[in-house]
Amino acid sequence: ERIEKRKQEIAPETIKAQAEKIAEKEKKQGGFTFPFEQALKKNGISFICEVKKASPSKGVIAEDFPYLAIAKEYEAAGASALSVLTEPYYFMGNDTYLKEIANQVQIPVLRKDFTVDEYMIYEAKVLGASAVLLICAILSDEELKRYAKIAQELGLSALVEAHTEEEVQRALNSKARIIGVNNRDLKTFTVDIHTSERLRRQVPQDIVYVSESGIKTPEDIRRLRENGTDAVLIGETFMRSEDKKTALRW
Ligand code: IGP
Repeated sequence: ERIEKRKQEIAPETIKAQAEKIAEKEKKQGGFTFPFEQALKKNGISFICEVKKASPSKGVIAEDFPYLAIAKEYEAAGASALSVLTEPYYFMGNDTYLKEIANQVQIPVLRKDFTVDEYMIYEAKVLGASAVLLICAILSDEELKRYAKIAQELGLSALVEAHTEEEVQRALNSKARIIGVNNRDLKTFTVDIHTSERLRRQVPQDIVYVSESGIKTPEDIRRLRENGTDAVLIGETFMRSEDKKTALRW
């Protein structure tokens, strides 16, 4: 419903044309580089730090939310990439946050929203994102493939999110290059980082493997690193951390 309303407000055709224009320009200037994927492929475990004001499971996390300062702090502390929530109702996100942040940091930014329509991918491009999120649990196989293709053609990476063995299989079938296993069950909000440890061996080495949600301690990172995790996506723990520099050395 929100999507249909949005589409009436924003003229999706214009957004699509703008996105394609940006992509064309990039192609002419030497081609797509897929910076999000590249950033996560660097040696050692990569940190994707999430700029998030609130969540449905935790409510408001940051009363005071200087999103630009937070983003810059993460970058200075050595984050490989950022994740910015743009979903307004459950996460109090905003497209403007993403646009301003992407404009002012050098590292690639993931648009963290529930992609449920093509126009959202074009919109992500126009806002300056380098990647979009495709969640297996809410998309059909046909949608996964179609959205991944659109992203690819725009030079955007897709982080394909799974939570079960079956969803990892579907992500693999969609030819995902980056698979994120969410440790949080989106239906019950229960978190168990063992989920991403357990599903690791289902994913071939040449695909970027991301562990998402509920990561809290240096011990968690150590376990995930030893298990062959390429990147971790951390929101709440780092949002609450006063000293992001130290946290990012975990
Ligand atoms: C971050 P956490 O527990 O570190 O704050 O989680 C991130 O994984 C989480 O925000 C998330 C998410 C999502 C949010 C994972 N998948 C899908 C919105 C939509």
